[in-house]
Amino acid sequence: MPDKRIDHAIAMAHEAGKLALEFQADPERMKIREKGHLDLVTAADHAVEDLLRKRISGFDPKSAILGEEAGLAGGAGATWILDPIDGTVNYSRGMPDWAISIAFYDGRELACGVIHAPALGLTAHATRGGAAFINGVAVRMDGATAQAPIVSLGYSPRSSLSDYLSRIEKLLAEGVEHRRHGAATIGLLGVLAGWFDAYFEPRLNVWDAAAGLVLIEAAGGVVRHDPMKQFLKGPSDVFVHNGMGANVIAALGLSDTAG
Ligand code: LIP
Repeated sequence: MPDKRIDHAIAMAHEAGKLALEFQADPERMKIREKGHLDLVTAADHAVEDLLRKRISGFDPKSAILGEEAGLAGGAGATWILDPIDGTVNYSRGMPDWAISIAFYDGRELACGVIHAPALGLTAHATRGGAAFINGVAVRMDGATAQAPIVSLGYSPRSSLSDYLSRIEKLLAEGVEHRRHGAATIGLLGVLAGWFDAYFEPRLNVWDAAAGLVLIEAAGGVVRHDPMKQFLKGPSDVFVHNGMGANVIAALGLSDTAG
């Protein structure tokens, strides 16, 4: 079954990606609504999550489903974890840096994950214990920090603004660049792809991160977050890196044993 799950996840991600692009091409159809401070939701988020739930119920009716928009359906144990459109603010403005995130938790650990960024033409997938792939090409992290280290940072009103600003100041003092995409999946995909050396976001929701965590671990990267049983119930600080220097980890105010 595990291999079939990843095949189903990749197929669902591509079908959902086509639907999301159709909505994005028609701003009227997106029906953008404010969900909270710096947080939006569109009709596409709901349509994509509905499609993913329908497909999962067809091939894996016994597992629970936890999605950003419709919450948890089913009990504890094996769970599909969905973010129908991660980076909704970017998506709503017609930008390309957003993604569909699909992960499967087998009741003990994250077993497989897919990040599909249709407007960027990128699909990353991995099964726990196997390799990580981007567009079918295996990816492995070598731990080398580039000449110009870059850290992808996330921020939301769920965490401290002053801590975020202080983090940027400390990174720049260490000669480390930062980027903020407003989409955890782009930060995580960026670490996998070698664009960034690390991604850190405090108080991130599990649906934003789950697939990316499988990908980074499969590629030999370091992942730090709360234990999954806790993460499934509420936000966690998420820190992933490619084995980068301790100075940068210190500049982030983290320790590599965090989480
Ligand atoms: C977003 C995350 C991002 C976080 C935003 C938001 P969404 O997910 O990917 O990292 O900083 O607040 O939660 O809401 O676009 O799916």
